[in-house]
Amino acid sequence: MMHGLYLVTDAGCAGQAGHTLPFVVEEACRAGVQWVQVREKTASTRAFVELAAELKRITETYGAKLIINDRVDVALAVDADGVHIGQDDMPPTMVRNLIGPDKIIGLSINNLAELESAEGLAIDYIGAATVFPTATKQDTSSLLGLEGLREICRRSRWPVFAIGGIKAGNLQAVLQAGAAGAAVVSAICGHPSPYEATRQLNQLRNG
Ligand code: TZP
Ligand code: MG
Repeated sequence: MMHGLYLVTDAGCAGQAGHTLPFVVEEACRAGVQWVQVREKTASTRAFVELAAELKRITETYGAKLIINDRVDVALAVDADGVHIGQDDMPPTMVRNLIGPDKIIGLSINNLAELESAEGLAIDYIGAATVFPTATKQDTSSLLGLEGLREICRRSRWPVFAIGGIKAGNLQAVLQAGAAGAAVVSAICGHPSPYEATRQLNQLRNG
């Protein structure tokens, strides 16, 4: 099941909408989100593992996958389904050695060169960033647009999850470009109703 709707958490974004992350994740799971990535850039390790453990109980209940951003130790500590790493994180081969053959590894790539340098790695999916302009992440490199995404999907031997500025209005175009799935932050975390937002995105995906 390497496809579907993929929620990436952002506590700040959720907080601005008046939500806690456990609330957002439970609502999104209730509405059928398939993937949840815990992404914490400033939390202490203690806070990170406690949040991850709490979200694991929720995703497990609903049958969604739980992926941990950057931190192999946190993923192991809570027995998450996998780890998502970027170009500056622990190299994928080392991650694989630590987490074993059965866990999921996702790798972010920002361009074709990074996709090519992933050739031969024991990863399971690609995160293709950044498709559209987004206010959620500051340090995004150049935008892929739909054309750049299409080229990455064509050349990737792994399923591609697109990320960056994806919302109801452009989800279908992203999937038509060849993405196996779409990853969103603000479209769910920042929505007044994470449940309704997820339901709408899921309907578009299936429609
Ligand atoms: N990586 C590339 S863009 C991005 C991440 C984590 C944030 C995407 O957020 P949004 O709100 O879905 O545009
Ligand atoms: Mg990272």
